[in-house]
Amino acid sequence: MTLDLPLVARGKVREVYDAGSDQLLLVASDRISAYDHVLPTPIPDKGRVLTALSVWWFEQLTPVLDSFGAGHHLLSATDVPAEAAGRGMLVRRLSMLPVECVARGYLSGSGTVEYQRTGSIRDVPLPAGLVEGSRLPSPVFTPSTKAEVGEHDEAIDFAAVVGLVGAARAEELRELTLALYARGAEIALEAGIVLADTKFEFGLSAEGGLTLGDEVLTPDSSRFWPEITWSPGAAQPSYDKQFVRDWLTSSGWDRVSPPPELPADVVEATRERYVTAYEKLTGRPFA
Ligand code: Q0Q
Repeated sequence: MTLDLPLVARGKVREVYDAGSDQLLLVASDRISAYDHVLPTPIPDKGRVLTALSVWWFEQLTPVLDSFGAGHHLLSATDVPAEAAGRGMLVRRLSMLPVECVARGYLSGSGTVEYQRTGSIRDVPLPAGLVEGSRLPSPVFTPSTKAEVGEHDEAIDFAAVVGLVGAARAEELRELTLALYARGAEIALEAGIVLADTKFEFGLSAEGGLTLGDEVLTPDSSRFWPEITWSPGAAQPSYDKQFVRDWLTSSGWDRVSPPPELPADVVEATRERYVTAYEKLTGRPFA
């Protein structure tokens, strides 16, 4: 992507550019990561689908944000440079809060590991007898700190969030995170998709208002599972990444050396999963 704008940040699959006038340009690439590696083979349209999905979720979640007196950072997804057409979001520059606001409706991944060890996720107690993929009695807020590039986020207690942003703001982040997740999970389930968990990022606008930033409820910031295959007791198939994971496993890749190129059929099937997720969630055709 040769954008004539200063690069602010580069993630595994996205970049942030300085668009001037207190605005940023978030650009989603077609890169896909699996097993903590960015794969060499792009998935055509992945960036465009996930951008369109974030834009749609900002629309859907505005009533929830309004009820908290909060806003979101999206300014435009059309007023972007031609090189980023369809995959760029022009957003308000925020003062980002140093907390990854994670909501979990289901037990999975690092959450399961910690639960099996302690019966809780940090300071969040959970009932006995849960297994990988279990639906939780009610969604929980399990914040983490923003890890350095290449590291994993570290789960933190609610008290640590209070230490970072103050008690009132911490409570507001927890309640808003859970409300946004609940609405997202409700909409997703109507489309046959289990929204197992998600990560929101918030910041403060120039006026000091709490503002939802980053991407929202995409398969890169959330675990999407097909509802039809949901069966607690084992790792759940990923809605979007399972074809890639299964092929990488079958390829004999050691998960340490540079990952192999994906075969065309896996690329196409994965592209189709992103398009299908968008069309099922939004009810809109992906142009
Ligand atoms: C901001 N990021 C994330 C990131 C690498 C995204 C900076 N509205 C904002 C946003 C947003 N969104 C950010 N900063 C100020 N105002 C978000 C972590 C990192 C690639 C893409 N970095």
